[in-house]
Amino acid sequence: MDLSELVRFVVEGDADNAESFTLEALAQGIPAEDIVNTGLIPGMDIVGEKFTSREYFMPEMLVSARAMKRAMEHLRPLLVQSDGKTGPTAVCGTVTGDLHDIGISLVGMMLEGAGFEVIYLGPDNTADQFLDAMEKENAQVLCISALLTTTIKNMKGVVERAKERKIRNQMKIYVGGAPVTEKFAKDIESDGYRPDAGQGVKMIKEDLSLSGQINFIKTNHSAVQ
Ligand code: B12
Repeated sequence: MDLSELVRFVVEGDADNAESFTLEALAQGIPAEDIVNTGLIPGMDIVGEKFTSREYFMPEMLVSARAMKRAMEHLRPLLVQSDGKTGPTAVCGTVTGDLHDIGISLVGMMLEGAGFEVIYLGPDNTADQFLDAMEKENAQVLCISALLTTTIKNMKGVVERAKERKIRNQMKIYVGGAPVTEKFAKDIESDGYRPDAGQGVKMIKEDLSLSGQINFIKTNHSAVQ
C-alpha cells in the first residue's frame, strides 16, 4: 500500500478515508509505527507548512488534526500492547497554553507499549498540576510537551517549580515538541530531549535502568505554595 495516500488524506482533513485507509493498512500487515511515521506525521508536517505559507488557517489545521486522531484510535491498541509487566509510572501532558496534544499522546501510547503505567493529563497543564499528579500517582517520569515558541518557556517553569517544591531529585523530567532543542533541554535542566516519541521512549528506558528506578517519589509530599 502506498502510504502517501494517507499523507494526502491527513492534509485534506479527510477523516473517513484516513480511517478506512488505516484499517486497510493494518489488515495488510503494515506496522502501526510505520503508519504513524510514514503516513500521519508527514501529513501533519505538510499541514504546518501550508499554515506557514497562509494556504491553510486554523479550521484546516483542526480538520487535519481530527483526521489524524481518527486514524490514531485504531493504532492505539497496537501501540500500547505490552508484555503486561507493570513498569514505572509516567505522567504526560502539554504545558500551560499549549493545545497541541497529538504528539504527547503518542509519547504516552509508546510508553504504555513499553510497559509503563501512563497517567495522561492531556493539554494545558500548569506546573503544579503536573507535580500534583506526580505525587498523587507516585510517578517517576514526567514527560512534557510544547509546540509553540511562546509556550516552551513554561517547561522551565515546571522544572523550577519542582525545585521549589523540593521534589526535583525524585523524578526525571523529559521534554519534547517541535521548537524544543537539545540545548534548550539542557539550559532548563531537564533530564533529556528527543525529537520523536520512539527515540524518547528508548532514552527514558535506558535512563531508568541506569538509575535503577529507585529513589523516586514515595510519600505524599505537601506542596510549597
Ligand atoms: C494540528 C496543529 C494544530 C491543532 C492542534 C490539535 C491538537 N489537538 O493537537 C490546532 C488547530 C488546535 C492548532 C492550533 C494552533 N497552532 Co498549531 N499546529 C498544528 C500542526 C499542523 C501539527 C501538530 C501535530 O500534531 N504534529 C504531529 C505530532 C505527532 O508531532 P509533534 O507534536 O511534534 O510530536 C512529536 C515530537 O515532537 C515528539 N514529542 C512531542 N512531545 C514530546 C515530549 C517528549 C517528552 C518527547 C521525548 C518527545 C515529544 O514526539 C511526537 C511524535 O514523534 C503544527 C505543524 C507541525 N508540523 O508541527 C502546527 C503548529 C505547531 N501550530 C502553530 C500555531 C501558530 C498555532 C496557533 C497559535 C494558531 C493560531 N493562530 O491560533 C494555535 C495555538 C493553539 C494553542 N494555544 O496551542 C505553529 C507554531 C509556530 C511556532 N513557532 O510557535 C505550527 C508549527 C504551524 C506553523 N507552521 O506555523 N494547531
